[in-house]
Amino acid sequence: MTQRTLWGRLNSINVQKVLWLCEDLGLNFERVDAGLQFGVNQTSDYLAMNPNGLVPTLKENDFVLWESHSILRYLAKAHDPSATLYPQALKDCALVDQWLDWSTTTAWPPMRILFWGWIRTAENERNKSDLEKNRLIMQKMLKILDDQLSQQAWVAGEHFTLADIPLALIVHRWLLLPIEREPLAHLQRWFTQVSQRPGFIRYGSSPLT
Ligand SMILES: N[C@@H](CCC(=O)N[C@@H](CS)C(=O)NCC(=O)O)C(=O)O
Repeated sequence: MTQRTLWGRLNSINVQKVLWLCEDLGLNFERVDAGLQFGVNQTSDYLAMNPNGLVPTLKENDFVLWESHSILRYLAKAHDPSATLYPQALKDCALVDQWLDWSTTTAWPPMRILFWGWIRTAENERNKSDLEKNRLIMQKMLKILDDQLSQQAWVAGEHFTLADIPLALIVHRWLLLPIEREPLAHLQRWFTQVSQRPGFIRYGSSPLT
């Protein structure tokens, strides 16, 4: 029987990606709180598994893996019998990778600044002009996603895939911030759909902390 352990606190976006996928796939696991107030991620035992000292880290029997998107790909390849979450066909798979990479390199950096500024920074310490600059960048990024979603049901095609997971968690954060947002109808339609996934309901829908 597979012994599966996931290290990471529940309010981390990168941990939530993996928790969501485990829930959608019906995978059992033990979770160990790690990161921020829980510590653990700077202990020598943890650093021996993940030298970055970041969460999440996954261990399946004696196999250790870090980087949330690598974990998503691994779990989908290993445990999704339908092979729809991370398709095998070359171009379908490349499109999922494109949006996974885009979420990390392009959508998350401005969203991370907004999230930390609004949620984890005291009001009198907020850099208002930086927050406004990144709100405008984020609005532009989400328009790209909205255009994509005007052409197809899900981020990477006609099915829910791994690519929807990080982007839904980013959009969830965007929608909960006390900021001005221009309406994006296709994004909103998709978010209503994606937020019905069991993994989002259980692990992604909590208030921002
Ligand atoms: N590229 C990494 C980034 C991991 C990362 O930055 N994790 C954050 C939480 S979202 C972290 O460990 N922060 C330090 C902490 O929680 O103590 C991944 O996708 O797994």
